[in-house]
Amino acid sequence: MAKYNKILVTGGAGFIGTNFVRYVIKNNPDVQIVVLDKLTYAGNADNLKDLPEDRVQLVVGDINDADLVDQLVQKTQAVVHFAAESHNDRALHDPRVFMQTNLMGTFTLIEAARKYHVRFHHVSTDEVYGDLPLRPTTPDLDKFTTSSQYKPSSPYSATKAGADLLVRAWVRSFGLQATISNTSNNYGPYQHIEKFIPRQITNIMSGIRPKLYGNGQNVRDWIHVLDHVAGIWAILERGEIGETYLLGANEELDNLTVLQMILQNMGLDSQDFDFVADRPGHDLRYAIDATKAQNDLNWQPQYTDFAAGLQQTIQWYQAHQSWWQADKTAVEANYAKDKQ
Ligand code: NAD
Ligand code: TDX
Repeated sequence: MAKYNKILVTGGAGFIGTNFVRYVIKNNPDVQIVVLDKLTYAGNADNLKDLPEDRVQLVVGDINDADLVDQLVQKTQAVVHFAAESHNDRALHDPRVFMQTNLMGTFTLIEAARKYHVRFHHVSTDEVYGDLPLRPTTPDLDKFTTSSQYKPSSPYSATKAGADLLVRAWVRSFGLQATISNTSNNYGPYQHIEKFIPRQITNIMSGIRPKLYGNGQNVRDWIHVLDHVAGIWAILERGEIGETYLLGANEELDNLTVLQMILQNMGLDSQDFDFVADRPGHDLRYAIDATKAQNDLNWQPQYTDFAAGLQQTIQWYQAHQSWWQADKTAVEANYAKDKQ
């Protein structure tokens, strides 16, 4: 039996939210889920349409709609909050919607959760800690831990950091029954094609040369999305109220290496890509120390072979061309506005 049987999932039609809903429905026959999703460019109702209607209900709406949020939170036992504007490049051009959704939307949700004493899990990112040097000089700069300082460097990560701090304050001041997870870069099925790995896979499939920002030396710590959602479920089931958990899979790779793995996998030469202008303020390196989550939650990443996970991801985009094809031209046109 799951600890919570009625769960409200915000952003459940996006990349990680979809994987979470599908994972929970598959593994917990006694759980019913209501998804609250605005279906922005990043949300897709089709991601959920094959799931049983008596167990998954999609409510199309905004987390900023306090009346709707109040109604839905009142009827649930737990909220898992994924909804966000999630793309760094977009935040550099139009930060306002990030302020509205990531900060004000989170505020609206935690106000309802405290009113109805509902369990709340806030999904966040390792980017709230800023970046690490490419080559660590001291052990405390080696990886992020739960005691790392909040030092966001981008508009996106600043809004996520602000949301984390709101949740922490609501726990302390109002006794909100909340937990937080900060996770590294996810990859896997259903990720929007504006993001690095699916952008390059779908570029290659569309006859467009992959694009690498700057010198390609920036490091990301990759975790398969199914390991991430299993970690969130473990927090809901076994996490301690007020705690923060860092989820990562020890898979630090620089962007050039990841791109060349994709190129090789898809039968192209390792030089078949273009270096393009760097992202302003581009964070150098992220790396997660997930020891606490592993010890306290009895959670371990299962997708420990990145090459195999990447290959499955490539195969997923190859098998689901109709899922992304219609967005490709607009995504690339958006990028072309200021860089290639
Ligand atoms: P995504 O952009 O793929 O999906 C976001 C979802 O939220 C979409 O379905 C969208 O329609 C919905 N949404 C946006 N604004 C909304 C609003 N105002 N009201 C209701 N719904 C709204 O994002 P993702 O990659 O799945 O990320 C999910 C969460 O995980 C985010 O909070 C993100 O910060 C966090 N996170 C992501 C990663 C990653 O690598 N993708 C890593 C760590 C943490
Ligand atoms: O075309 C590209 N070329 C490129 O070199 C794109 C889109 C990205 N990059 C680089 C920038 C980053 O160093 O690849 C790396 C990954 O980029 P993104 O996929 O945009 O992810 P990132 O900015 O690292 O943030 C992601 O992980 C943390 C998610 O988008 C966030 O939502 C999450 O919080």
